[in-house]
Amino acid sequence: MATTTSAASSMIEAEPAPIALDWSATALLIIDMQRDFMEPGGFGETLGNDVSLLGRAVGPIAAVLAAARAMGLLVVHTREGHRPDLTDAPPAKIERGAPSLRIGDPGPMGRILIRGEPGHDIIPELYPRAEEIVIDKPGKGAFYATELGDILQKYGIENLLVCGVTTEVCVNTTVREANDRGYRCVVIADGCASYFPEFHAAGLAMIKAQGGIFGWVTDSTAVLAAMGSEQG
Ligand code: C5J
Repeated sequence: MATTTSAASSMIEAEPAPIALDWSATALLIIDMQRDFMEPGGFGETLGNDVSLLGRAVGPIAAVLAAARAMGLLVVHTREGHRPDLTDAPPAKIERGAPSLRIGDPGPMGRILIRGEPGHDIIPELYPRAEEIVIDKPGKGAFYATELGDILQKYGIENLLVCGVTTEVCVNTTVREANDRGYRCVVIADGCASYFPEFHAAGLAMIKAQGGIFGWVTDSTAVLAAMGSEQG
């Protein structure tokens, strides 16, 4: 597992205000960059979405991930998905809407949103290293029914740099869960994406409104600048 040994901190330009991050207490949290959401034939497309809209987040995330790895930050990846027997998938989730394929059905990348299937895996561009943490989550929020809270506590994490997909669903839900648990969340706007550009904008606006009611919003350029300017 990655270690967080740096005692340095940096200011990050963000909205509604700049924020100082102690890198030794900061983790990079990458939400659900899975083939099932990003590629044709997966869960996202079965719901009628244009999955090409999510591709714009990959480059910014890859850049921040490379810098985080170079700094030795704790890196946590999440994957939304279910057990093959679907015992952790509520009927209310499986039955919802009118998708072309439902959760658990066989699709071009294996069973839709099922752990262990090709579609459930993280896209090659952002593939986790062996020492990085991968959290499998059955819900939208990364804290619900997972070990994420225990792991962050073990590493002394207080701040989360958050990115991934989709902005208004799993990113927002996770940020809200994290906020209630006392974490400072700094969301990387261009490292997030949605099938609905207007929901992406609204999702970010809700986080930073009212003095940052759920957290801060920044972009990858500001994060990379701060990572390169860490103060000892
Ligand atoms: C969705 C997610 N959109 N990762 N999941 O169903 O945002």
